[in-house]
Amino acid sequence: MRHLRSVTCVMAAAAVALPLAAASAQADDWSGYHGVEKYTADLAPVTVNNSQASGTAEVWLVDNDARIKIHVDDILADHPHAQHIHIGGRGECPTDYDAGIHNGQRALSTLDGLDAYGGVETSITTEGDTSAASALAIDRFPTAPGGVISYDRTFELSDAAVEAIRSDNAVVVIHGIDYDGSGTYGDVLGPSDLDPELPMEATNPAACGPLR
Ligand SMILES: [Cu+2]
Repeated sequence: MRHLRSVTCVMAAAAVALPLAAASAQADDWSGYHGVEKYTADLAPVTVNNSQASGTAEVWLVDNDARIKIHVDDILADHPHAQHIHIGGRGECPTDYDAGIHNGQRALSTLDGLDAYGGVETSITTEGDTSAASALAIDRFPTAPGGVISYDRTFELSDAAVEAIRSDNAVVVIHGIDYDGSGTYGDVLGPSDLDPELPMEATNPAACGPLR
């Protein structure tokens, strides 16, 4: 409250500033809204990809309006990380047994995990389109400064995404790994099975969690 008051003092239009501040404070978790549904995904590292990235995805849902907050630690810093809601699979994260051999290395590509988590329905971008068409819009995904993703955006989900979330069939996947510890997306695993113009390290899953 001390912060709010000082902000209000600075602003000449105090009468305008106060309701705005109050609204954003309430929006912190959306839990005060009537009819809100809350879903959480514990994001676990995809260890077969030599990833230690882990964290949490939280989704507050009011009809099709979703506030999505994601926090991930220990992910490759300063590189774009595609993040999606996948649907239409088993509603699960893949296991090490789903991994394939890529450029002679055992790793889990995005397609290796398809039976478990399904295809991309929602691209959790930082701005603009959030459909599957933006699945690899690498200039509109978080870049994890310091190895941390801290994401918070409110946008409209498709009917299919909402239905999948409600029926325990939606999985949050954070992509982009550093398999060989080189500090960048390199060629150790060969080209991506999603886009041969990208290295596979840029698109393989780093962390995954089903929304419940
Ligand atoms: Cu994905």
